[in-house]
Amino acid sequence: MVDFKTFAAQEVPPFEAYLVEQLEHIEEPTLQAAMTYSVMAGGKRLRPLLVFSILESAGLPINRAAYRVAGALELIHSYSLIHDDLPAMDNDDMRRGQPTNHKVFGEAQAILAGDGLLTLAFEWLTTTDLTAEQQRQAVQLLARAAGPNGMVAGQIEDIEGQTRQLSLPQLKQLHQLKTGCLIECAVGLGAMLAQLSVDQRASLRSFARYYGLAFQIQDDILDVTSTAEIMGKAVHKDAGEHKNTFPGLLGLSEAQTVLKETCQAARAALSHLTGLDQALLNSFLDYFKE
Ligand code: GRG
Repeated sequence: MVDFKTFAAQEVPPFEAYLVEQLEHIEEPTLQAAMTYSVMAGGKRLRPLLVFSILESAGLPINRAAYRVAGALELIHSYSLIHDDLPAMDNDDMRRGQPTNHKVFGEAQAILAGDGLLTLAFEWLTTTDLTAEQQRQAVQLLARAAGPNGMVAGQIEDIEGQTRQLSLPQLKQLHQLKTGCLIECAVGLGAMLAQLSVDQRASLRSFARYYGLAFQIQDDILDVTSTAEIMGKAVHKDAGEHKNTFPGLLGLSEAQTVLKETCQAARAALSHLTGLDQALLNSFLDYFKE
């Protein structure tokens, strides 16, 4: 059985070589450099790996069409991080241990690099050897997930939430939009490529919802525990500093319990998935610190 780590070690290098090769087609040198900088800055490629894992679990090849679709998804993810780091948004100087795009290329260039990635994603989806109907489905899935009823809505809720206390359902909704939608989209794109049934898609969508939520809870928990480590303390950061986070709302221990329950719910959703090998997708959950 291939597990997530082995699968990632095997699939990420050729996919990254493909991304580099395709990004070389950008003609304007500043855009070429700025867009490539963020796409190739050491992301984990979780969303593409979800697409690929569905094909693998269905016994199908991870071909050029899969690279194109997963690549488009990664371009959107990269654009969202560039714009999220901008002074008008999170105003971050570092991402993945490296200076953020606007710190290297300037603010206007970073905005345009994001714009370039967002539009290039849709060009990629329409220049593949998928059928016209599959291209239509892919464009719709990605546009809905990334657009004003998806990730962009999550980002604005996040910004507006910074000045008030959110309830737990509001926090879950924010993250469902901000990060969950693209994770769900990855699974939807994989299911589209593998031509899965309505029932199979429903089980995978449910898995992706819980996986996305677990991903966010873990991110919030790590933020608290790593801050505590840096400060040399056994306890976590003052909850007041983390108002709109899971540990901020629930306390660290309850947040850890909710993470565990969310992983269990993701496993239960997968157990309803018939006709596909569930082991690889299940192993995506093994890297949460339940
Ligand atoms: C600017 C429209 C717009 C949206 C931005 C996704 C997003 C919305 C902002 C990212 C902010 C953030 C840190 C969210 C928490 C979830 C998270 C850890 C996202 C990063 O995804 P990973 O871990 O990133 O998959 P890598 O670096 O591995 O590619």
